[in-house]
Amino acid sequence: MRGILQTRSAADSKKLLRASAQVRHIERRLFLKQGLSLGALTLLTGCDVTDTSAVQGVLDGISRWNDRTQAAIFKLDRLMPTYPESQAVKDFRFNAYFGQNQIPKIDGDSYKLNLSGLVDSRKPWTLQDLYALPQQSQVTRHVCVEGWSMIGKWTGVPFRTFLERIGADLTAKYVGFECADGYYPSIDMASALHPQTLLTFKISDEILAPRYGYPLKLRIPTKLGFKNPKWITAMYVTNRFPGGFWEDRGYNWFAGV
Ligand SMILES: Nc1nc2c(c(=O)[nH]1)N[C@H]1C(S)=C(S)[C@@H](COP(=O)(O)O)O[C@H]1N2
Ligand SMILES: [Mo]
Repeated sequence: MRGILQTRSAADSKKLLRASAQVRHIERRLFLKQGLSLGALTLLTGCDVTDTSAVQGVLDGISRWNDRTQAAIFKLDRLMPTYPESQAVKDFRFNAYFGQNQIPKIDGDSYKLNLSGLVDSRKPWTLQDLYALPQQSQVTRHVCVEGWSMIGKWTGVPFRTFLERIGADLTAKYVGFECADGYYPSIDMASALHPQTLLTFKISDEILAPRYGYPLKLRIPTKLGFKNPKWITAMYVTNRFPGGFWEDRGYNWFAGV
């Protein structure tokens, strides 16, 4: 059973910022790999580095161990700090793995959210269906691994409510996402069920502009920005580790507190 909710201290925000520095560090280490001498890399990984898959296996192993310990250590039901509305930035910063000229334009009228995996009902959801769910707002800090953070106000349905509605297996390990731009992050179930994890339709009280992920963005304040998918077109519940766009390129998978 989940414990009584406590508000996280400002220290938890710092932890998330630190997590972002750690991910940058892992990324640097992976890039460095190419520049290290074979001898140094052999020492580092303890395996024959001419065997690329063995090296990758060790690096993956380290990362997966980090995922498990992080999930076990952090108290996943504690709340991240929230802020007064006056602190929410209206003209929020845009980020994606591509530029503003390639933003997916989704037609809301024909939009469908597709479901698969360990769920009772795979019926696709229209925007109308989604908007009918109970909604709440939240003012939280978004932390991007690229070294910036910003407070914003998002509005949507608690992700737990949605998962319950579709009869998701809440004991499964992962929830994976597919986005209109080919992005595909995944999160652990405990973080999916966190009370501040929202499936959002709005930012700054307005329907998400295309650049912010129209029509659907997952807002998950306990995790770094890259774990917050925009332009979501499909999601699935699974026990098989799904990886992710940046995660498969060396970013730490858990990436949160
Ligand atoms: N589909 C999709 N979602 C995405 C990304 C992306 O490239 N594609 N980038 C992530 C990153 S790194 C960040 S920081 C945030 C940026 O969200 P914003 O543009 O609303 O600030 O979106 C996240 N979600
Ligand atoms: Mo980011």
